[in-house]
Amino acid sequence: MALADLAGKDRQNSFDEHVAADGKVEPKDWMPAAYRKTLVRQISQHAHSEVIGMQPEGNWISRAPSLRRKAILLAKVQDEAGHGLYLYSAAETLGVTRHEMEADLMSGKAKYSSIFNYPTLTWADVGCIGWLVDGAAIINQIPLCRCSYGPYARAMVRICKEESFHQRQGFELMMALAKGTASQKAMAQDALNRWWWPAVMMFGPPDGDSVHSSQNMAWKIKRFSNDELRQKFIDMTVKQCEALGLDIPDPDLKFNAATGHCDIGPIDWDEFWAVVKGHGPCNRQRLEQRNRAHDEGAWVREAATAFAAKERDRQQQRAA
Ligand code: BYC
Repeated sequence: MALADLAGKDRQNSFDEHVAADGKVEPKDWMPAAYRKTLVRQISQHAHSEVIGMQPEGNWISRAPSLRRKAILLAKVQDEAGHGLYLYSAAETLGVTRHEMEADLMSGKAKYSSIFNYPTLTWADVGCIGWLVDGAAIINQIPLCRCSYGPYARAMVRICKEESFHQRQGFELMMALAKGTASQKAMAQDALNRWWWPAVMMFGPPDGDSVHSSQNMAWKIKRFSNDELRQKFIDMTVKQCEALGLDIPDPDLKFNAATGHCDIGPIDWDEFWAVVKGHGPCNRQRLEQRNRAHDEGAWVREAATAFAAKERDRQQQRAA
């Protein structure tokens, strides 16, 4: 029997059993209100991160050091716009409109990833975003391909494929700098020094402070905890750093033979929460830029609406 045909407690139990058995939930299925709400929250935040995430890298498109690098960066930034669109579409299947989500982003009510509130000061920052930020995103997002909500899981499959290209181009860029002249290597090291800790924080608060984790893991929206994914990222990146010949800016970083993982020094959670609450180095600039881009795009929306109205009229005339 379909979930929608069941009543009250039976419906809730069937939903729980369906999700526990790795079944997918689709837009027209019955779902608990809190499941819908947390998905709208997470998917819209994710979409906003992709859209705001275009700014730090977009800042370097006109200053890329070669035609090849410029073409790669342009393609990457356009991919991020596409990711935002797939994710807004996935969130819309839950009953929220894109207009509502955009309004919440532009007013500062909605969250987006903390990482995009840091500045891109040099060309090496573009490499660090691809290598570290997209690298962290892949680790976080591969499990989301198995998320219990079908439209989100399916959007993530394509996004992860593109993120994989993004990570590789970032690593390749960092390799070119790290194996280049002394000043290029110094630029790469300086960027790593500034991006390492924000990238480690991207995975969210420690498990003990993560308010949504336990319920969202039970609902199979999240498959791993914030700390589990963070550790995976650290272990993977330490090895990549060795290949680059760069140093992670953490004097406490060491391999722990007992656990088989790398231990790190303390994370500055005060900095993380300050950035999340709007007080990072670029929060204001990011929102101002998003609002400006929205205003400057008004003529495109007006033209598209006028064209759609004309098409509707033409179709009605043809049908009459
Ligand atoms: N930044 O209970 P928790 C990209 C908030 S884009 C800001 O652990 P949850 C890319 C959290 O929202 C990458 N806020 O939450 C694009 C919650 O506040 P609310 C974006 C954060 O949901 C362009 C509170 O802290 N990826 O890849 O269980 C170029 C408590 O947290 C952050 C995604 O969005 C943060 N870092 O876990 C390059 C992935 N962390 O909502 C790359 C999808 C936590 O109660 N999202 N908060 O007000 C997720 O996987 C999860 O939502 C998170 C957080 C792991 C981020």
